[in-house]
Amino acid sequence: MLNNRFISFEGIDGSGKTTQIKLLQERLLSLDEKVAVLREPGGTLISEKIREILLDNKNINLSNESECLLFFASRSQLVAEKVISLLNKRIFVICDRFNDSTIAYQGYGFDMDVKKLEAISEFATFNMHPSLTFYLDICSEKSFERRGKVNSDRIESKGHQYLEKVRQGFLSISKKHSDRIIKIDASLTKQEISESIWLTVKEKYDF
Ligand code: T5A
Repeated sequence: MLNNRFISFEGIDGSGKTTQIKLLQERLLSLDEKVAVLREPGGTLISEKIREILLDNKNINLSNESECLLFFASRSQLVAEKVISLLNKRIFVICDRFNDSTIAYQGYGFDMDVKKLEAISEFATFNMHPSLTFYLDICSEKSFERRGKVNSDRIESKGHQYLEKVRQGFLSISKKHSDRIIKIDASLTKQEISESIWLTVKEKYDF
């Protein structure tokens, strides 16, 4: 199955995705598995250019609809250029965010028609889905606390209320796709979270 080695990490800003992806990558590499880590938005030359537009604080006039379609465009390019060929080579692909992020941040966050966005996401990503998703759940207060004084990008600047709405979106998505999404309490220690992720991966891939 093409998408079997396709894993994504989801969660609001500062939930610990990058930290856990690095730890999982190290474990897989230590077993001589090939691993590619891709970030969203970004991961290809064109997608990184789209990322600049999306995160630039100067783009105050970007409409919600344009924002949404730019996230899909960036992802579509990433899947077409990289994800499909890596998976065909049986390389583990770990994505720092995928379609669930757009459904949560733009769909639930902006009260958009989630069903419509799901249909666009199928088109944009050639019906590709991760076979396993770790959703790292933290509250918006913890997110702001962890990110500390780091300068916020355009999306991060949207504040507590928006982020809490996005979190509720992620919780709904996790319930709806409980066959694929593992919800993890991201307020635990880095080590505890990493062990829990590894237990799931070990079992799924028979390591
Ligand atoms: N976006 C993205 C959308 O709106 N729609 C979309 O479709 C997509 C794809 C991307 C922005 O774009 C938005 C979401 C984002 O706002 P980004 O810079 O890529 O911007 O932002 P994030 O993906 O959110 O990356 P962050 O670095 O902010 O968060 P991470 O990766 O979840 O967190 P991480 O691992 O960097 O950790 C943050 C801090 O917490 C500590 C770490 O050491 C670090 O200091 N930490 C912990 N501390 C205590 N306990 C733990 N368990 C910890 N785990 C990590």
